Amino acid sequence: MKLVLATHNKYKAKELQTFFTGLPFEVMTLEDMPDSIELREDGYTFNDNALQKARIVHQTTNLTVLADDSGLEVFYLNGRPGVFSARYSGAGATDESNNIKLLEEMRGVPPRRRRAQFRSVLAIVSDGMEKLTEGICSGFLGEQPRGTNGFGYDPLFIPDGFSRTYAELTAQEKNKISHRSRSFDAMRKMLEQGFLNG
Ligand code: ITT
Repeated sequence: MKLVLATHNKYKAKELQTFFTGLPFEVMTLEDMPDSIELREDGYTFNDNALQKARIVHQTTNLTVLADDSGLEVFYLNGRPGVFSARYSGAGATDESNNIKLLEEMRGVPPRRRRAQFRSVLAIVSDGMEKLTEGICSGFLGEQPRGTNGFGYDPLFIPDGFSRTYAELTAQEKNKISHRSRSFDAMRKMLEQGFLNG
């Protein structure tokens, strides 16, 4: 069965493609689609945004679609950047400018108050069916960026049980424990139970 990943983020697409290994899907990305598709995400929750992205691509392609909406929630900042993680530092935000802004906001905050978690909501939309799953990875924020793997806030986030940041883990290590892999584990269970067959 064909399945489209509704993301313009190539790092996310790569992680998700890896998770589909061994499952009976022909996984496609938006780059495989004939026309460019704009992903609107103007909701205030991860659920709303993930569904919105998956629905847009399903309406355009008529194929089964998986979308991810995710972000970093910092407890000291009452959950920010949260759903606004991608554009935290404003229009034209880059991973680097977002990391700089976050570090500035957290300057001087002691380690015990630097708890944070990544959250991923996955939405799958097929003909007449919609499902959501969620995964969380808890940890804390470092004081400076470390590591070059991955994307986004990876250089700042140290998952529980590790002394390295997400960006210092290999892709395999990150994919074993990440918020997105945990969300996908729940999605895989649903797919294996035949959710798409009704
Ligand atoms: P699409 O909407 O096209 O999927 P996006 O990057 O805009 O791509 P989101 O709106 O879901 O996706 O924003 C997620 C942001 O949260 C992402 O840009 C990063 O800043 C951060 N983020 C999410 N997962 C992450 C991860 O695994 N590592 C580092 N940062 C992550």
